[in-house]
Amino acid sequence: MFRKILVANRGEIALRVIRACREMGISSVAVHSTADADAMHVRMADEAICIGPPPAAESYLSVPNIISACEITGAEAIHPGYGFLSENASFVQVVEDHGITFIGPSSAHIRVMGDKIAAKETMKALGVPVVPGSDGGVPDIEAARRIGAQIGYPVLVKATAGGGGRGMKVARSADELEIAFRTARSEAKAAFGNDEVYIEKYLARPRHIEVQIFGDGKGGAVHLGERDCSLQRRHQKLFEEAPGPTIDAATRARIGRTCAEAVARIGYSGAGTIEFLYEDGAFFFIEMNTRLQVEHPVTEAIFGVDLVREQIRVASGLGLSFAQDDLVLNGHAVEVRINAERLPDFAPCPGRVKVFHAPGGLGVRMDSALYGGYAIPPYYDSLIGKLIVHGRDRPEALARLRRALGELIIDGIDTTIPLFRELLDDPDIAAGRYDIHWLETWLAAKRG
Ligand code: MV4
Repeated sequence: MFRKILVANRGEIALRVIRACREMGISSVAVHSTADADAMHVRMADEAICIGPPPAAESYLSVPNIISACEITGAEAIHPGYGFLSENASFVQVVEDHGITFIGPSSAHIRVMGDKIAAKETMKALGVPVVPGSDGGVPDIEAARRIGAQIGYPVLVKATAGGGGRGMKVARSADELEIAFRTARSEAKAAFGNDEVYIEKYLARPRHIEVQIFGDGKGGAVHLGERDCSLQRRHQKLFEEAPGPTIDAATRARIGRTCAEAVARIGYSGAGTIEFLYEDGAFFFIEMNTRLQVEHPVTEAIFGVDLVREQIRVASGLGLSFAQDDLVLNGHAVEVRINAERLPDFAPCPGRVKVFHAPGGLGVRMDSALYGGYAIPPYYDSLIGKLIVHGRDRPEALARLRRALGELIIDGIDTTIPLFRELLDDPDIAAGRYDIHWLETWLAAKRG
């Protein structure tokens, strides 16, 4: 096992990793920008080292600075958290070349899954159901027309280098194809420096269901069921739950096994998420994330496992502490993301937190790096905490969420907390009746 791990991240996820290290008897190293000298992760880690000025490009995203921090402190492994360098294959290559262990999959697996066409082809070949569409990139409008005629409208033109919904354009009919194709191309070129696009059948009202998988680093893999992350605004998830309210045990076992077998066959190591659009009882693969996700705690709650501990075990060569048959799904969990944002427009709203009081009690987990008196710097993303609740069933989890939100106090800044109080009063949310467009429609209706 490692003696010392460097945590290449900040905020609540840095605390999450430091906590796992401490429980495993592993020493932790925090890295921080000059803007984060007073941050909680710096205080909580065993050691801390400054890696640069406030802009992330010169600190949390600086490969040489992070490698140097590892060498100076003698850390043997790097946990990247999520975001920042967590899915940067070139970074992982450099880490590997320096004889440092990256706590995550190989650079080769990260690279394949970062290319949306290669990821889809790989998954399709492994027997994972994909959205009908072009085989690979679509070179010109003539080819696009042939595919549109073949799969039928509406279609969606997507950027190969995309993700997060950028460079996506719908064509509702053949008339709209040329403009969609050209716009997607030029947006992709501008955003990613790569104008390759592919085409898929457009699914009008799907849910976003993602399956948590884990490769053991020895050729085996397990799944830990799914999460429903359909409640999003502009591709930012706000409310996630596990299990999916519309997924039954047989469906879970079937898609879970398909995903676990697929990643086992490519020798995938570590945590991963296979994302699907789910419509009319069918799953369609869209993307794979090769990192631990923000919403991993809902899966931890219902299976009673520590996913970061398992990541560290697998990276050290110990393998997983459980087998598929040991995993028993227990109850229901919900996470809400607390962002430092002003409603109704979700404008980022950094500033000084005057009072912070976290809720507690049975089935309540608050992952946050806030403390009273902390000044949230304006340089990073607006996630300041995650409230996760667990109950014996979905109604109990939602009642507990309402109760916990009542206890949570964050004074001094605006947050997304009031939104969740309102959301819990909605009959569609109570019934689990929502798709990927529900939240934006609800927000639009609320504003009148
Ligand atoms: C789609 C789709 C409908 N049909 N693909 C958005 C970001 C990227 N991860 C994939 N996305 C979508 N792909 C087909 N063929 C609708 C979306 C989409 C979406 C997906 C998941 C969660 C929220 C979403 C919001 C708008 C569009």
